[in-house]
Amino acid sequence: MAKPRLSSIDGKLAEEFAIPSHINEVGEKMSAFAIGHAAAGRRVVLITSGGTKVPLESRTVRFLDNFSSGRRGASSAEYFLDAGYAIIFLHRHRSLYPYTRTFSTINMLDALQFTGSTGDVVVNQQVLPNITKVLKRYQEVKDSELLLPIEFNTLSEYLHLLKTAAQALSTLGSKAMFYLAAAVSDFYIPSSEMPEHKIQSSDGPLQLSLNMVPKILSPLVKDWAPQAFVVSFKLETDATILLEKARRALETYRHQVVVANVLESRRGYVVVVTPETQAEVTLTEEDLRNDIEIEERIVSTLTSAHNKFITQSLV
Ligand code: 9Z3
Repeated sequence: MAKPRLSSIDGKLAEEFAIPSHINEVGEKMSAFAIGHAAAGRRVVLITSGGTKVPLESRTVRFLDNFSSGRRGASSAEYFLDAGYAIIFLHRHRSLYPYTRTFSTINMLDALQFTGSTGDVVVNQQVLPNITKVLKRYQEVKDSELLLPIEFNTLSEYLHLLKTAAQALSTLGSKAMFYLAAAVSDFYIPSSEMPEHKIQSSDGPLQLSLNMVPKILSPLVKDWAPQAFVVSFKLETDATILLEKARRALETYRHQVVVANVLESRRGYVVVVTPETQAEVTLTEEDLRNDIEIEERIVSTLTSAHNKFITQSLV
């Protein structure tokens, strides 16, 4: 088998981004997960979710953050599970999580109450109206070991864990999907230039100089998981440049799909862009009244496209 090329991005990753201490352990878990599900004939999707944190000091007091609640990744995970996929859920620590996301705004103590004279504690169904349905599905998924949660905080952790996950999933060939919904920083301070201690305000106004983060999609598509179905997300706040940016990403990285969205309208409107097609996915007022989530439609569009991709890659 041909040896994978060591791209310059691999070198940069190793030199300028601190390697998480648990990377080998996590890599083994991800490989075992991928092998097990591949043997069962299942497809596996790696979902990234939440925003990355870029520290300004190595003993970090201050950091830059990318905005993402993690809802896109967490709700999509539920729909991928319904479609029969196993999932590696690479998410920002404490961002929204599949199933529990439904109750993220509820104070746990408000949802519990004492019953009768026994002092037993029961769930208040009025505070948690769908708890039985959600709990049932959560436990099914847990018992069948279909969801492998992996956490990141910093950009460095995210990049190394993504690479490790991609290598673990390479055994699945075209049956692996990457669904890159995490909001990833474009800028960082290399480890070698980062002050160790808290930056002192007594030193006066702070001037920051940030390097460009290497474009990780490039080695992902070319070297780490070259047979996989790769979906990236393009986020803009200026709608007029969105589609052009999405198309440029497809031309540059030569992956399969870009889901393009604008920050304010992301819950009700996205465009699924491929090299040949462009499909708008929109929720109507009625959909919103019926609690339909746009992720259900996005995932359905992508699982169909993945089916075709697998069939084509077999001929
Ligand atoms: C997205 O565009 C996601 O859809 C959101 C989801 C982060 C907007 P929430 O988590 O929001 O439901 O609150 N993710 C990708 C963002 C990103 O960083 N994309 C890069 C870019 O646009 C390319 S990988 O340049």
